[in-house]
Amino acid sequence: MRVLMINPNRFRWHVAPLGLEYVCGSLLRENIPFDLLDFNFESGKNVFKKLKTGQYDIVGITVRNIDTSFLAKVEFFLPEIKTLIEKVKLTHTCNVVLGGAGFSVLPEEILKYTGADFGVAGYAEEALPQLVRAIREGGDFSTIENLVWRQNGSITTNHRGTGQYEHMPPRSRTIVRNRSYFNVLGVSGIETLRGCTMRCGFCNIPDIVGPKVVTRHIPHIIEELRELKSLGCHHLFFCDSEFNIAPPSFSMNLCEEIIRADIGVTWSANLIPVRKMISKDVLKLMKQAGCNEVLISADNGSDSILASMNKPHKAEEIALYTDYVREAGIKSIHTYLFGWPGESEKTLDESADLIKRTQPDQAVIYAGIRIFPNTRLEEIAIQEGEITAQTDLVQPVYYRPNWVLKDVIPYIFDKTSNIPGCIQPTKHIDFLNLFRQNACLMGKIPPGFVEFVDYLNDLSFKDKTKILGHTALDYLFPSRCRYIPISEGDASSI
Ligand code: B12
Repeated sequence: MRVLMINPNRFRWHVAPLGLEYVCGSLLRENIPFDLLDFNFESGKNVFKKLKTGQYDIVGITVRNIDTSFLAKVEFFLPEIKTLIEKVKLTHTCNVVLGGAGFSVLPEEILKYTGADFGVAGYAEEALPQLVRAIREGGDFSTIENLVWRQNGSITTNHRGTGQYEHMPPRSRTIVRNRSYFNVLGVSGIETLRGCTMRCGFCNIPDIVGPKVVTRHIPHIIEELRELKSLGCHHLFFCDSEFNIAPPSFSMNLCEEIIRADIGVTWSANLIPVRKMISKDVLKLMKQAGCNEVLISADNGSDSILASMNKPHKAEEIALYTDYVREAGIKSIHTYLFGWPGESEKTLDESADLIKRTQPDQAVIYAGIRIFPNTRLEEIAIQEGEITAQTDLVQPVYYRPNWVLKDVIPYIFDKTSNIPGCIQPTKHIDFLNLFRQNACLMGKIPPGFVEFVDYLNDLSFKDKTKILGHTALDYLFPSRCRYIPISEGDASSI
């Protein structure tokens, strides 16, 4: 039985396919051989050549993102996945299996949309090997937890377990090309825990990762960090819903062990700014253990919006956190999400004031909120008649997009344009802001540079590319994300 696992995610800035690597690790542990095809390292021609000659029985595809979830630059990735599946089916008699963080958000709908045969909703280390065996041996699909499949003409999902695994085994990190991701493309990650205890009004992730936090065995994390370091990765992203939803004793023990092991990697992590979920001591240890940057999930600076979003924190806790993080010597990045129901000039002013007052190293401003199923936002949008219960949420649907584009974005951009460190990722990237940030981070600004950037800032996009070239632009401005359509030109080689 030949298995092929594919990562088609070329969205920039690139992230190494962590979920795919973990799930491939479980195939290895179960002695199920597979080939791996990462579209970031193959020319279009090779992809289809391999598919044509491979004779695979099972093709697994990781669906990391459905879309950008970013109103100012909406890109919908599933049509590419659908095309890929059609090509695979043209050349093979095989079963196509989907999985991944994006797939898990709307598993049945995505299976239907793409025409895949099977899917695993959520963590898949147990389900995928079971599925391969069931396909190979003609076994029973109905007992495989989290499996989404076609039965008698309709799509069903088996019993949803969390798949969090209290006793997760150690993981190998040599399956995907982490070194190349680190050196050339983007960033690699590691997981320290599973689950999410929150229920934010715009997110259905707790349904997928489970509402209970399960932390990993610390020696396994240390081993994995060592392996990644030996592969040449010096900076990693801790890919947990939030690093500090774990009990503080776990975070402290983990940091102490990283310090003791003297691994020498730096890392970034997501933090939720809830007063009782962080202490100065933990932050100090995080810094000593290599954490040099945290993304604080601020989401909004207005208490009334935060409450309506069902966030567990208030604006003052964001301020307190930013101070703590600064004191610990860690760089703070606030992430905001504007355009929640009830957002107004008053609430946007509150957020702009908070950013001004707290002075994070960066504040990333997203405006326009993607509607996901089983969320408070979906409920509100239905009540307000924006969508109906039948609206197809596989397509990127945003809450009141016209209002956000016309009123919210111009207002908040105007209010924050002079605040240092504010990043307003729109279609029209603010070159000056980003250039300065990149240059400031390196601590060296050559004479005349700022003037040069001012000059660039006023040029048309075409002229900027003429001067800088596409590649330089991609590296300097990671938010200039571009998804390379896999079907473009490639299909002819089949
Ligand atoms: C950490 C994180 C990030 C980090 C990633 C850092 C890194 N080095 O990887 C950063 C901040 C950079 C980031 C960026 C983005 N992110 Co993000 N991110 C996450 C987060 C919190 C965790 C993802 C993760 O790594 N989990 C741990 C791994 C082990 O789990 P997993 O990927 O789900 O894999 C398991 C299963 O899915 C399954 N599986 C995986 N592959 C396959 C394949 C097969 C065949 C099978 C059967 C199973 C399977 O098995 C794995 C092991 O059990 C999730 C939310 C969440 N809690 O899931 C959002 C999330 C994945 N991100 C999301 C988005 C939208 C983005 C961005 C597009 C945002 C933007 N506009 O820039 C970018 C995309 C970056 C890129 N190039 O792809 C969305 C994706 C859904 C969607 N709307 O499309 C999520 C779900 C958040 C959300 N609620 O909207 N993200």
